[in-house]
Amino acid sequence: QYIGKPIRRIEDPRLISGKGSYVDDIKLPGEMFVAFLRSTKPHAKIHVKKTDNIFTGDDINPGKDFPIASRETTYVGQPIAAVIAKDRYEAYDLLESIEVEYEDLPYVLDPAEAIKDEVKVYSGLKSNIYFQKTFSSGNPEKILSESLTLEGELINQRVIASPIEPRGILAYFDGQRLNVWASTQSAHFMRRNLVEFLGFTNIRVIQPDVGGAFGSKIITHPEQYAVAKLAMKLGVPLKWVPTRTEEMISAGHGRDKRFKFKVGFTRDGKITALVGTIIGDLGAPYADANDDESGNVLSTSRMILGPYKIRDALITSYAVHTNKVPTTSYRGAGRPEATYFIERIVNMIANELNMDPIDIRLKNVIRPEEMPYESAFGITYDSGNYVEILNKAREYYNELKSEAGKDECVGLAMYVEITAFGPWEVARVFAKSDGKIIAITGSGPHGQGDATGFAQIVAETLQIPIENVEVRWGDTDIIEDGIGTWGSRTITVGGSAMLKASEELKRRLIEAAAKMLQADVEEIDYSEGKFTNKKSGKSATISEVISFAYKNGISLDVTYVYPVSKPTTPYGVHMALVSVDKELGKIKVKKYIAIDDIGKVINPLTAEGQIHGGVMQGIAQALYEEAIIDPQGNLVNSNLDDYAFPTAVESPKYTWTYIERGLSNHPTGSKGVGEAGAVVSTPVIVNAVENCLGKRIYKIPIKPDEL
Ligand code: MCN
Ligand code: MO
Repeated sequence: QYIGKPIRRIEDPRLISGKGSYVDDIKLPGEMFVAFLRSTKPHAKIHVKKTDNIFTGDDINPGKDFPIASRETTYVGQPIAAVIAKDRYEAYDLLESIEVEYEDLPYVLDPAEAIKDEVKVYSGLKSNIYFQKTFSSGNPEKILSESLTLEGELINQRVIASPIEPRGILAYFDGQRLNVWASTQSAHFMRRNLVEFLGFTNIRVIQPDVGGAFGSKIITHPEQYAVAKLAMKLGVPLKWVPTRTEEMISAGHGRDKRFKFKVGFTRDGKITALVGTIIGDLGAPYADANDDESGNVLSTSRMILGPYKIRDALITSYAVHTNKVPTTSYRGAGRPEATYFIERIVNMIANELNMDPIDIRLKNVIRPEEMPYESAFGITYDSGNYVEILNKAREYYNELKSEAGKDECVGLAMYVEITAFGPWEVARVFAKSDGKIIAITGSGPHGQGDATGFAQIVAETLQIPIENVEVRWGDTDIIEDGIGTWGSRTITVGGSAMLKASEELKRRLIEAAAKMLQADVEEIDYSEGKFTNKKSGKSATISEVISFAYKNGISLDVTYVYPVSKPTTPYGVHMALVSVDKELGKIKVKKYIAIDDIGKVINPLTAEGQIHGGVMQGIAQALYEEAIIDPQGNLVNSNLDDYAFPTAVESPKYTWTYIERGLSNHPTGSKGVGEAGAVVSTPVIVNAVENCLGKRIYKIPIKPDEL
């Protein structure tokens, strides 16, 4: 009825008509504006001169350098003091009155240098190395010595998520309760963080409309902790909304991983072994960010074998601190880096052997009869048919090849990724006495269209018109708890909770109907909003049953906690037709074709939108975007003029196709799609350009001089 249909987003009418309400749109009487002074040095002892209206780390985190540096700063852009004024203009003016003494300390920006521990990023650290881990299987060194080999170092550069709306927060302590409105990916997660930081539990967090996040609003940022703390201290509503440049220099950056590798293969294209070192740059110490990003380094390491049967592998992984802004999750969070590395390597091998990109992948992929498959690094690939999707891709690939003119090439890449992380999600579904069904999620959608998916799931389970379902989220007061929206988990984990809660509500409605129609539960027939007593033929509508339930003290308010232990693994094959103009140094992506298996597709319209957006971000990483940091640790391109964002002009013509071969074990049968496009599109484009140039590419974004 609804699931699987391209239902238009129920979120959109208010958003596209300018009626959304973001943090900066919310105004409280008497609100004051907070601005932060930021470090201009990558590493220094600092002394901030305190006056009445200047708040330092000593006010916010006495004796510590986090979240606000009080003694020692570790990256350019780190907040070191705050001021409060009646509006943002006065606040920024006030910043200029702050006196800071810096005493320079040695710093290190390159993670490969930082590993040597010759210069400490922060004097409180024992080592710059956050972790070093080894992933090992089989006997790769021996196999390498018996194979053809190829080696190199691939760099997946640092980029900046840059959602349209920057992080922002409004906080007001009313004497009893701290009320917070924040641009975040999870109201509940932020609440738990604030409770821990403030040592105070009466906190309500509201996530209003959010103008995108792409991973950068998972963690609670230093400024958000500081504003919450100052709001508690001062008892006036405090608002902080950074400028674009502040956002770019101080919100978490993404990716920044490199892989030095040696791969073994046979003459007929079988990959025999993979050995290498991954270095992930965590940037400066900040526990919230480092916890998040170090998980992504692990993700890259464990997913680096891709959809291929590589049993002999040895990967040493480092998560390393440098004197740069901390990295955090950015769309795909570790899986794009893994996919980039392995898919670039497969392309190099294919070119070395002069092999077709589909043939070489067919030679190495996990067979359908081997599913579920446990990779050499212990990741379970739950379901799917990698052979079938490659065979399907061949039709499209051949078509693109035949279209390719002079100086045009086709690139292809495949991916398998992990989505739908736990540990749980909560859904609450209840009936209002007027018959309306309210569905609340503990997750925190912020652009993905999940509310539409939830409405589809609830309407389908209860067999009612979708217009009868209202979906709400983003308020810690309206549901018992929640995790959030990241890791392409929302429709699968949150949706499964929603489905189970709806089933339970349906069961309770049938129970109420049985009482109302004087029947046993088994004698009640339910279909399309109508309950019928099969014996007597008497019937009642769902509204009548709801009304009866209220009058008879039967609760129709269901909360369901859905636990998850293992992620589920979507996969796909993407390809692009790219033209390379060596003379002008210009690359244009002309056509892009995506084929994905994301299990059961709840809404092909929103899913397709997610692929398109993700693909565009991945194309941008291949061709345009890069956080350029100068030798003094400053972000050089810290505005939207200098930082090369893609626009609709750069967007190719797209086609999206899906197959539903590999369902997940979740009640929804779905797998995640929110990041898949970003996971695979970067190597698609780089492979295409590499095929045109006939020489290997190691660095991205690909710049004109590379051509
Ligand atoms: N969907 C579907 N069938 C499936 C899987 C998903 O119809 N089998 C639909 C869902 O109903 C939903 C959308 O696809 O409309 C994405 O669902 P899902 O894959 O569950 O991903 P999440 O909602 O958890 O989204 C998170 C993901 C992440 S991690 C980042 S980063 C990212 C992304 O979403 N950030 C975004 N997409 C974004 N899109 C926007 N507009 N803004 C962001 O900040
Ligand atoms: Mo994400």
